[in-house]
Amino acid sequence: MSEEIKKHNYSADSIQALEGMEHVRMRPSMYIGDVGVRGLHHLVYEVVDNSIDEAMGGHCDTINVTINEDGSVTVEDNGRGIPVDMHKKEGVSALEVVMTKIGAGGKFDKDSYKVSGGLHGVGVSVVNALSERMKSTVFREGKIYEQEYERGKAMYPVKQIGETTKRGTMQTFYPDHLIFQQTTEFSYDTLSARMRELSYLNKGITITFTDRREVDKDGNFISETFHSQEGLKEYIRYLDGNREPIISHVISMENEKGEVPVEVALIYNSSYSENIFSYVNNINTHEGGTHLQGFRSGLTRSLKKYADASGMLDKLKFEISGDDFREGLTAIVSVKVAEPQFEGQTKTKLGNREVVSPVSQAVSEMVENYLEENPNDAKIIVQKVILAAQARHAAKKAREMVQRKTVLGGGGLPGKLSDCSEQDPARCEVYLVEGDSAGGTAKQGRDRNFQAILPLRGKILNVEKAMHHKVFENEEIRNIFTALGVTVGTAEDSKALNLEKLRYHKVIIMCDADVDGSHIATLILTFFFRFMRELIEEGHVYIAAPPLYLVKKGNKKEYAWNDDQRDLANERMGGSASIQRYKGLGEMNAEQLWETTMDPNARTLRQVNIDSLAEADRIFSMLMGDEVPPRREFIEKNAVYANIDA
Ligand code: 0RA
Repeated sequence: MSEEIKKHNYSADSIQALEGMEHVRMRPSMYIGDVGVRGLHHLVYEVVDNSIDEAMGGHCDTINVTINEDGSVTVEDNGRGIPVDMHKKEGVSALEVVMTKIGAGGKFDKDSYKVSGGLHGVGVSVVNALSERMKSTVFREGKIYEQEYERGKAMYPVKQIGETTKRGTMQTFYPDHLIFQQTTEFSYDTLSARMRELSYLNKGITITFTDRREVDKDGNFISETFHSQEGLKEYIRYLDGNREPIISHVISMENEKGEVPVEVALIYNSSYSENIFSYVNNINTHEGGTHLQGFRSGLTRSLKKYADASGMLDKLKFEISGDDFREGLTAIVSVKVAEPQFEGQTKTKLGNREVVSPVSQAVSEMVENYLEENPNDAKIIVQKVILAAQARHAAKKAREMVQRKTVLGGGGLPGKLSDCSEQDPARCEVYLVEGDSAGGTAKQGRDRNFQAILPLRGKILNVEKAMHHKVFENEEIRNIFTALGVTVGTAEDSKALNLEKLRYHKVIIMCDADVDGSHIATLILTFFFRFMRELIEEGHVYIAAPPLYLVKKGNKKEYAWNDDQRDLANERMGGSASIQRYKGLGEMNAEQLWETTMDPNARTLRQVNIDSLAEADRIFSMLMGDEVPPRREFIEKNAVYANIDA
């Protein structure tokens, strides 16, 4: 090839690269999902993923993730360092190619064990394109190299800036506020939960997460180190720490060698809920898919085989369903798939058919071995399954009663509901209000055109501790189902929710701004999380934020939601304002409640979403379970819901 043509090719490629980076900035959601809080945090996951890949290839064991004083994030590993030598085709260093070319990430290293995921695996160049500034530092072969970028463009060719005995890669980035217009502020809890999860999913790696934006009372930065020797087995113990196990060991297996690497761990506890978390290439597959299907069939097959052979089912008068094998089950399934096909609404459902059978086989083999070696536990599990089947029959009857009473069934709306006049669900909202008295105030204060009120009597049932038929028999819970117009349960899947007839697109929980209020809000959220999860996942659930104080002087008045706001309002009024602390919604009159908490132009609603299913599950089991001390501590430390939303 002549020099001329080579040059031509090179520039054509670099134009393409430029276009690629510009495309990322033009259509960021195509690469990172969204440009809100989720997309922002995705940037960190993307950079960390590369270090995890380096670790899984056996080249490093330590990853440090730091939120810096200035809000930027640094990810450092002790791997081989991204190569900096000249990339023949591109005419620039390999580092520059990785950082500035879309889709270049890691591909030139054939040895690296790289499985690119759905949302992740887009490459660190996407992070670079979406960062105001970024800096890569590489410690490699005794030298330190550096390169900086602005909005994805290299500022200068890679340069050597010193010598070192260290090895590794360090990258710092500043998310671009032009892209992330909502916020560029990272959440400690969100990142911490993800780093913990990653450490369980990739055992042996040490991940240290530090937040340098604030110091604790001793003047130290907040920092956590995550390291798991046993992986999923340990993860199960962490997740189920607030539940009571009914068998003596966590059942687990890993099969690294097969064409589909599979890791599984499970335990049975005394609760009635089923908690299965599934991952593909470290990504939580909320919507499940073929690996989950494989898990379920393997579990059912092996348990059924054992139960049949044991004779324990002989006197049973009805069929056992798949669900019955999973009551009180907590399980994690993690697979690595080279070319995952993601389907479903949120692209978190694995579609690869070839995954079903390896997972199913691995699971049934694991369970069969365990049952054989632990006959006492085997009996306990089968007894639990039989109880679940009996309870399901009872629940079915209770549920049919709810169903008959839903709007569609002609049973009418609950008497306590004050409905709105608007018919279009997209414009309607319903306030679930703690207590009849606050319900009355809300009813007076609301805009009856589009706001409905459903008062709930004190504490609603703790679904975390109740058997399913108790849940469906509970009056408050039936009222919620009926008011929302939501039905539950089909022949194949007793927990399937039907949101088609949802009567309000905003479901707003309004409780007192105190410990009791947040406890009640948490009870309601727990119910939604266990029985109407899609309602949360589709963004219909909100928490209202009533003010804590009314600051008044003469004809001036201001509301305050925290002590700082209260003090500032007081200052603005010259310092001697009268301050009323609202002890509950009941102390507000209708006008005040409207002005602060219900008027769409003035109120603050916090949309509830689930960052990490696993973490949400653990928190709910802790808050609502039997172990009182951790719950007290948590509620005292947090405003409860502050930690479950956002
Ligand atoms: C490809 C080749 C080599 C290292 C890496 C990728 C690498 C990438 C990242 C991203 C974050 N940390 C990383 N660490 C390493 C080196 C191949 C060799 O040295 O032979």
